[in-house]
Amino acid sequence: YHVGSSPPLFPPHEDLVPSVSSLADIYSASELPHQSARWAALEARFRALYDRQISFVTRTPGRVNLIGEHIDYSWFPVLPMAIPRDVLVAVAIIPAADAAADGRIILSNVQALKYPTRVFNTRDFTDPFFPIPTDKHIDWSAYFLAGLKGALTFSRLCATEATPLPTMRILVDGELPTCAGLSASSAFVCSSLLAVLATITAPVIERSFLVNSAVISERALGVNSGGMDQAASVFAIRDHALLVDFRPLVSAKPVRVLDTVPRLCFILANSLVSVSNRTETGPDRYNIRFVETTIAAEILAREYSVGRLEIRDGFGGTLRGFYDKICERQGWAMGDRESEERAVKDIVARIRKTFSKDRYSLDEVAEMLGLSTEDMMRKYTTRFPIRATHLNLRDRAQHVIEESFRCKCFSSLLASSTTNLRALSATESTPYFDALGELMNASQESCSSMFACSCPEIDNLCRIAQKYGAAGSRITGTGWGGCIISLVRADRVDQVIDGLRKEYYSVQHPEIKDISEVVFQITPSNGSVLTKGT
Ligand code: NG1
Ligand code: MG
Repeated sequence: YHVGSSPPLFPPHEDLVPSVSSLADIYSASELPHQSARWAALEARFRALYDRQISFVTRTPGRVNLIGEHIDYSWFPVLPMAIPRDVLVAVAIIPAADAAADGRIILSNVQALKYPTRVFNTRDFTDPFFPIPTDKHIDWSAYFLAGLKGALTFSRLCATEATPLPTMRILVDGELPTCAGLSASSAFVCSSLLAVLATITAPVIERSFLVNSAVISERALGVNSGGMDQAASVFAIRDHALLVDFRPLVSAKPVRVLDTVPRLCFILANSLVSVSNRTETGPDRYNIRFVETTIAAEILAREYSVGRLEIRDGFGGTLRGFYDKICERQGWAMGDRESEERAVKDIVARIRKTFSKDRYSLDEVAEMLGLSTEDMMRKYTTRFPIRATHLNLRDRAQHVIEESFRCKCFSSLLASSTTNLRALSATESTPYFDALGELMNASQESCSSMFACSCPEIDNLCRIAQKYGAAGSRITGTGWGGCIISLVRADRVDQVIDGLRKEYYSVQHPEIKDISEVVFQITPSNGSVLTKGT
């Protein structure tokens, strides 16, 4: 198979956030009964709460990442897909002439006890650079505010004295477990951003505009966001994974996933190790990885005199930049598996030669960069402070390069399923499942040992899923907890779920009554939408 044989770029004519009028445009037939009831409840609740009709609803799904972990912020393509569970933001706009126009934005959540109502004044947002409190216990409303801030900033329309934001009533209904690595936070920020954009501008919004603004909006919360989550949630198309690339611009190639015999299924299992219970270290660890991979790229570029790397967000070069420059200099024609594999081997060898050990003190790192320690810290750790005494440049960089190759192989294999596999018998398709599974397992191994973003519970879940017949299993999302995603043939789904129940949940979490809340099959869902105004 060829690494380059993936489908065309996301068709430009579909690059607008769809304005839908029916739930069938959003959800698949099997999801409709549950979703219809949920949307009806949301409407009823809205009316009871605010004595108003909803003007429109924005909807953004969560996502899983199939493969390509922690490489988006190095600008390498990743392969996520949206899942049916989502965040809804229902909005009523109250025009200035209405007696109820009190200049307030009331933000409520259907889970009112967990997420208490917050009230803001539209005047609080006269300056789009208003501060968002992001202490240790970040309030749920901060995600809404991040979206609102992004909308004000990127629509270039701030709520001045002359044109204030309108009075708004908002009700949020999120179905995504939080802190599980399913991107609940990005989905909420995207839905909020879309809701405010739709309020203050025309409801014709480009998906790529939404993605880019959402990435930057989320940075207001102190996360140096990679961009995968927002792209996955916004560009998604039912029954497809997305090969998301970041250069030259953010784009997505839909890759159809459901056409094998037996059907190829994905099962999600929540380790119930909360990604954010580790917040003390959580975002910090993410930011450390960001710094490690950036610095590794800059040192490699110096070492191999490839010239200056393109700068990501005014911060530093990327490993993708280094990779492309080396390939260009060597005159390697890329695009097929053999050439890519050769390039990967060559670059990994260069990495291991440049970084002879796995831990460097900050002083040593500064010396390799040709900077004073002080200048290095100022350059790389001011915007997103980290707490670290040592950095691991070697293993982090190697993971990124090898993982990017696995992601390319996986997506072209997946893309070939539509054309090649329908004709195969169940036995004949075994090597195909095995090949995909092996790539996922290798990814997990690398996340665990090289990138150190797994944890014992996740490693254990993956082992159990494989024991009971999953072709491959790996962590999905940031890591250090959260969920695993397994690739399973349709005829083995029940046995894998049962194995996880017996060997993980009954042992670690006997309190769980309904296992379907923590282990479930997922199908790729549609991306962000806006409902037509009523
Ligand atoms: P999650 O699991 O949503 O926190 C994070 C980043 C992604 C990506 C993955 C690791 C944000 C909002 N998300 O995902 O961009 O880097 O980790 O692959 O920063
Ligand atoms: Mg997140």
